[in-house]
Amino acid sequence: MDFNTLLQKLTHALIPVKAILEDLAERAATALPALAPYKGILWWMIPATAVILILLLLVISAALKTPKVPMKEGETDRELSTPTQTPPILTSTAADPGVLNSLKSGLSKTRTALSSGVDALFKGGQTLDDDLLEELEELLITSDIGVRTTMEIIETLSEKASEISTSAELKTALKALLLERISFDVPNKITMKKPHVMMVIGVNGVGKTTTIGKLATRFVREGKKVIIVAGDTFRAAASEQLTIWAERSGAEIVRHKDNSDPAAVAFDGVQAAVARDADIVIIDTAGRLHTKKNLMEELKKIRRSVSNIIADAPHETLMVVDATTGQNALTQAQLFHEAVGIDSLVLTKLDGTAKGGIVIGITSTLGVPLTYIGVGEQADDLRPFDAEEFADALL
Ligand SMILES: Nc1nc2c(ncn2[C@@H]2O[C@H](COP(=O)(O)OP(=O)(O)O)[C@@H](O)[C@H]2O)c(=O)[nH]1
Ligand SMILES: [Mg+2]
Repeated sequence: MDFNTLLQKLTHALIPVKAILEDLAERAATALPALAPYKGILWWMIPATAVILILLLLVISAALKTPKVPMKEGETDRELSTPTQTPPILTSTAADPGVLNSLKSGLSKTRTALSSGVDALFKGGQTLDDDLLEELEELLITSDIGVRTTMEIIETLSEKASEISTSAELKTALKALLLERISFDVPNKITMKKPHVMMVIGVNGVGKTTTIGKLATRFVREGKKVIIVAGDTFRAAASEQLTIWAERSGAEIVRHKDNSDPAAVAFDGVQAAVARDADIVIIDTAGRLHTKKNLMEELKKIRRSVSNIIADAPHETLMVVDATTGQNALTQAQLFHEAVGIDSLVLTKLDGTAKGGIVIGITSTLGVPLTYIGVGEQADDLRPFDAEEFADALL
């Protein structure tokens, strides 16, 4: 069938339709005299308007079909933010051969003090005599290794003095002695629960919030679902800071209004973790209170509050201490340990101090495992503490 025949057949079939449309146009023109001059074209304007209306309806229905963010189980109308889809900025470093180098650069101040200090001792090519041992003793003490530990090390070295005649030999001997002390076997009693509830404590400014951000980054990367809880409600900027870390790491955050009860936020956080089937909950806390309330009492109250949801929670109380405060770090850790009990330690700002020897002092004194060390402000600057890696980075 050629095109002309087809057109003829179609026109023929449409004659009744055209007749109906013309009839409708006639009626419309009669009802509305204003339309009378357009009677000739009115009949085809009716189907044209219908087509436009159908197209308009299709566009509207497509716009309404835009996907919505589903409401999560257990979500309330409090200030709960949804997890952000922002991927972690940094890539995993687990198998990165540059890890030791970056640890060395983080610890460069301590490394310079210790390693170059030992090199300087042997400049004149002398033997390991009493004068030299005395200088070494001073070097170790200024590196915050602690008086007792230093004395023990010097004594052992003086017994081996005849075997040591170069700085390389001294470094090897010193490294072995340091390693012996930091490998001090502290049983790590922490077993992971689901959700594993961690409470992070420590005085203001030591790096609690930053450490939580770094930990969240690490756990999210491992594929864990992480909820962080803004329990430092006393400082206005604290929740904001934590929210930024949540966005960067891909963790969820539970926060209340400023100045609200930290125990209540912690309660909500753990409850949300149970409802959302999270793997890890990390609770931030204040380091100092602006009210007359006692910090230790407030921390105990947070503990009681979360244990109302999970009887043995918090499963891990992690204390953060600032390495740049030297012996003060040790004193703080002891105070918190006596008052609330700590299960693990994180030593931060090891990049900012030449006194990295505090690691040795803390590990050998406190009897609590040092789990991580902070060597910078970025998400990746947190390393699981590995005694051998640490000793390698120092000497
Ligand atoms: N250089 C360095 N700075 C750090 C480290 N950890 C934290 N900080 C900085 O220390 C300051 C206080 O940290 P913050 O997490 O707010 O301490 P918080 O008061 O205990 O929560 C911030 O400027 C952090 O960037 C670290 O390992 N190295
Ligand atoms: Mg903080």
